[in-house]
Amino acid sequence: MFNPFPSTRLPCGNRVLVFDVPKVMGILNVTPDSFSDGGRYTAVESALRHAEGMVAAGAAIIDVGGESTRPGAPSVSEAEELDRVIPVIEAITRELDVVISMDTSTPAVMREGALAGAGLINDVRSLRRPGALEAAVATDLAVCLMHMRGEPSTMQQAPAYDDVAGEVGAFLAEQIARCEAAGIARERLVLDPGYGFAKTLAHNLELFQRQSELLGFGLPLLVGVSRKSMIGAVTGRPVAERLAGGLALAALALAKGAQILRVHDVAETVDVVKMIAAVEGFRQEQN
Ligand code: YH5
Repeated sequence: MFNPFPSTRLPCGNRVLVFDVPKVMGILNVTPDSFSDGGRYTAVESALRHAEGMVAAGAAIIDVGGESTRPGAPSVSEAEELDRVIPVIEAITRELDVVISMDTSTPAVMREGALAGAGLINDVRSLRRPGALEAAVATDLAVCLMHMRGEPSTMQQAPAYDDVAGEVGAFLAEQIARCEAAGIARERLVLDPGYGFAKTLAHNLELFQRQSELLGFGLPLLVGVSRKSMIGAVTGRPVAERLAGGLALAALALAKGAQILRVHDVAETVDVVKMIAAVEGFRQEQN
């Protein structure tokens, strides 16, 4: 049920993701608040250990991010983002067998990250910063296009839509066309509704209900809801206690056709994927 296009393949630079079963993307934050205070070497080592644990738990993709998109988070210079992210991408490329995604809107990070071995550009701004589209074109990486309105710092100030699912779909259609016109093959694209980005709880819930409408593009869908405030708003739980709510949404996202789940809790989410794949893939033996 979750896999209407059994041969869907996503070229990611030197690697290919095959969505015979949905894939789990593990979140690796390399922002300073996630750094130990032991300096760069320790920071890279601890990021690598975290990535290693997620790969061992079944992550097919590691999403490396050096810029916090939390409202109120300090902005990061290009030099600082490069300094945080590139050594981690190099270390993962050297040590692990996994697709590396870069959670970045910065053209220089896209270019340097591609050279360092990354396979996917995950830009919450959908390549709308000056130079980002050109940087993505210059690589042969996959690109995740995510819906957001405005900037992370201000996006939660009274977001309003007449028809949230329709408007997200129209936005993504426009970004797909823009990428194709610039020379990014459609086969390289992944779509993301952008849960929590410029959306109220009601917007997130309606969008989730109608997520299947986004399958019409024929492109893989990435869903990122892990620990987000929509789970907190419904369950009343703080960030540290949102795992069960997140797993419920993970199962539902798969049932609604998602191919990639972006999560903090890889091992638990991989079990959700395995159980659903077992049921959906089961065929009674003929005798
Ligand atoms: C996403 O959805 N999200 S960063 C607030 C939280 C917990 C988590 C209050 N990058 C996405 O993960 N990239 C982020 O608790 C993303 N899709 C894609 N493609 C925000 C985040 C988070 C925010």
